[in-house]
Amino acid sequence: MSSPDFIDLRSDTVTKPTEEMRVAMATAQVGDDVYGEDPTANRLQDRAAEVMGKEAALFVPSGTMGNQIAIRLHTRPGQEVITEASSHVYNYELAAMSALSGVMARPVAAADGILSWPQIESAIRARIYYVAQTGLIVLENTHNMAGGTVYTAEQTDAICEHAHAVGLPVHLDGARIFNAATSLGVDVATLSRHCDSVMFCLSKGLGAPVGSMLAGSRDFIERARSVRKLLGGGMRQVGVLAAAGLVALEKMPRRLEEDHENAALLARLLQRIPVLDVDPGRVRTNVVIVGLARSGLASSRLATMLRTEGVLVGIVDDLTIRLLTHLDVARNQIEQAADVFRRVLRPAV
Ligand code: TLP
Repeated sequence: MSSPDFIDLRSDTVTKPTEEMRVAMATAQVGDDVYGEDPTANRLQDRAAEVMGKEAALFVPSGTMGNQIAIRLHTRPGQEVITEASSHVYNYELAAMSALSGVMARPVAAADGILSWPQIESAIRARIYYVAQTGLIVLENTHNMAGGTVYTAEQTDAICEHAHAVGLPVHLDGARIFNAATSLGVDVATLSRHCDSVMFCLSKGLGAPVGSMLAGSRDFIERARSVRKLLGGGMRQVGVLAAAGLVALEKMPRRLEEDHENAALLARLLQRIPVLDVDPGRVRTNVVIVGLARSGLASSRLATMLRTEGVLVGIVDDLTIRLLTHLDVARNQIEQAADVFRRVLRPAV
């Protein structure tokens, strides 16, 4: 079976560029971005800053690089970074913060992945000379592995206000912040208004083939440019990628609601299969987390069985899988995927 025939629910990173993106890429005006001379990259950066309500923004090759540049700039070696226990920066970026910035994660588990100030406050280190000092707080909105859960603007504001009062910066891993904004009916600038920096991905729900944006103050982004170069992320005629990013930024947020409806539908259909643990009430955006404890099947086994029938799913752990809806999965394919689950699990039901 060739890959286009699969219903690929592993991630929203798997989308292919749209026709409009491909045309924009083919016709993009370009220049050498290491000299700051790529007009399309500059346009994307200006526009991203405007949309995010920050002074400046930088195009980076990946969300990981955007997060890691921010961590490096906000901290000093020997410090700790408070982050939610199932966050991306802690679990899925190797130990990049220790390798690249010499800092250690201080993970704090929170229900639905959503931290509150009292939880963060209790993890802040005492000001004692032999204790690692807290240098940064990283929030994730939407929270990926908690099931696409959402921080409201008020929740983020409260954390920022308290953090700033004790001299701590806040970085927002907003890889899917447009999904959060869609779910809440607010704009992305509101959701990150008091964060010192925010990273968001063009290459996830927004459908671009490559790239993320890091936004913050002008001074922060100027320093981010040199850390990007340090990490080997200084790109040249990058306008070919930025052109797709501009289409993603301008056109794609408005269709995310469709992905959210599809995720809710998928959760409702899977809930009807008695051996699966899925709660449609918890699906706020485009992520569906499914527990398999009662199915008698390990995640890898179920994933293999589903693959044979043309459905691809992501594995979170031995008894949990993750399904994401996106641009390249239509509503009828959601129904087909649920049918495949039913068929594959029939002997266990
Ligand atoms: N997430 C990927 C995997 O790495 C898990 C996915 O399929 O969801 N922050 C968050 C919240 C993310 O979900 C991701 C990617 C990143 C950062 C990193 O982005 P990239 O993959 O561009 O480095």
